[in-house]
Amino acid sequence: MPVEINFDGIVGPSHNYAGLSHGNLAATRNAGKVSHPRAAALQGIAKMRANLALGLTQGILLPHPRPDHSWLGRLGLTYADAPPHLQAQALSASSMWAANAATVSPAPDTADGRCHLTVANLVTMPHRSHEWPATLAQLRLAFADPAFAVHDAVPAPFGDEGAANHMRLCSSHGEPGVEVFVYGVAGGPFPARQHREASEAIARHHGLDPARTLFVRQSDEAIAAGAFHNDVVAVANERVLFAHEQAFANRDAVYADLRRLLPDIEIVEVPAAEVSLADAIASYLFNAQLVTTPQGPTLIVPGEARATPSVWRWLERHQAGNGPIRRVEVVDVRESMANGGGPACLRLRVVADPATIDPRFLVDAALLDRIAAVIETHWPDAIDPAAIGDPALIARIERGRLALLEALDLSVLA
Ligand code: SUG
Repeated sequence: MPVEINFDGIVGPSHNYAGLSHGNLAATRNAGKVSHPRAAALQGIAKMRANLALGLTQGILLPHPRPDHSWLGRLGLTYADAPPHLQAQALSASSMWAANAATVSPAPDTADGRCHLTVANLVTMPHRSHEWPATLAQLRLAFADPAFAVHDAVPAPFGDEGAANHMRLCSSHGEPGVEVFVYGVAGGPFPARQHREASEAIARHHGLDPARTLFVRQSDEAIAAGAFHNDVVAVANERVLFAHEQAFANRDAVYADLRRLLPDIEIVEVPAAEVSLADAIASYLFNAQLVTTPQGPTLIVPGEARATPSVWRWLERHQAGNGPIRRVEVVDVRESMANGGGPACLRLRVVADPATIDPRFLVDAALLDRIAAVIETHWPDAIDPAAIGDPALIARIERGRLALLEALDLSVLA
């Protein structure tokens, strides 16, 4: 039976605040601060436990080898020789944000009836541009079954940031859907990281029906306000689209197309007059996991949403008014949030029969306990970005990841 599976990126032992993402306001604001990789990874584990408690099927993606010696080698460098900004880029733990790992089109949407995945090239940000080979290796392992087709990255210079700029609306997960690709053109001082050409290439590779595929322009003002991905201002699940009024450039046309293609859609729009773009982006209200549970559509928001008065007021009013979102769950992912990654950034959604997935990438509570034990033992308590040249720290980071791979019987990824 196909179900929606959330694959969360396990926060790697090198998680740090280097301020590498221009246009990501949280990451820039926290540049140079001391990070807490162990706490960050345990917050991610706690989020997965909460998802299991909601009855969801949970998967994982593994931290990448860091520093990325092979990338540095292609630059003619070793880690010890590299200048600090390249050390930081080689050490980045950003693959934890699994929403940027790939774009996924479930089987009911594709011409050949397979579930298609295209690994994201992430070419816009140097520290993320070297993620795709290690992501691709994991996708090829996890989704080796003939039920899946895993595609190479779209070539540069067409920027692709994966599922963070892709939404799927459908009557229920197993039914054919409408796939919405959101691209950026301009963003004031900030780069538009998803290019329309990349999204169109993905739709072709996945064999999507052009009549049920939309290419939607993100509003320039959203990017300029710090929404460096669409999933910072909109999220969809089954029949519900939850979006900020200023998320899309041509909002009326987008809603009209969606209503034509999916007449039973429920569009929940948050007006700017009630929650400003600035509050939406600072709180990550829309970087929530909107999931189907027996109690109805549930929104999993970061603690920062509860701490933002306009946002929490809106959520309380929506629930009291019997809106489509029936429940709100709050999770603490503040270490990830400080780098601009909320609950939705941390997960990649795949609709598939769990029996077709390599079981090493699926977790239950007992396996999460084992993973947590490895993290407790091996992940550094703190990283000061000024100290990333320390060979002892690097040795600890590398040992920690290998210990995790071993515990999961995934040393083949070493
Ligand atoms: O690509 N932050 C990530 C956050 C990604 C969030 N993902 C989604 N919205 N789906 C990024 O900007 C900061 C790393 C640093 O500065 O050290 C960073 O890469």
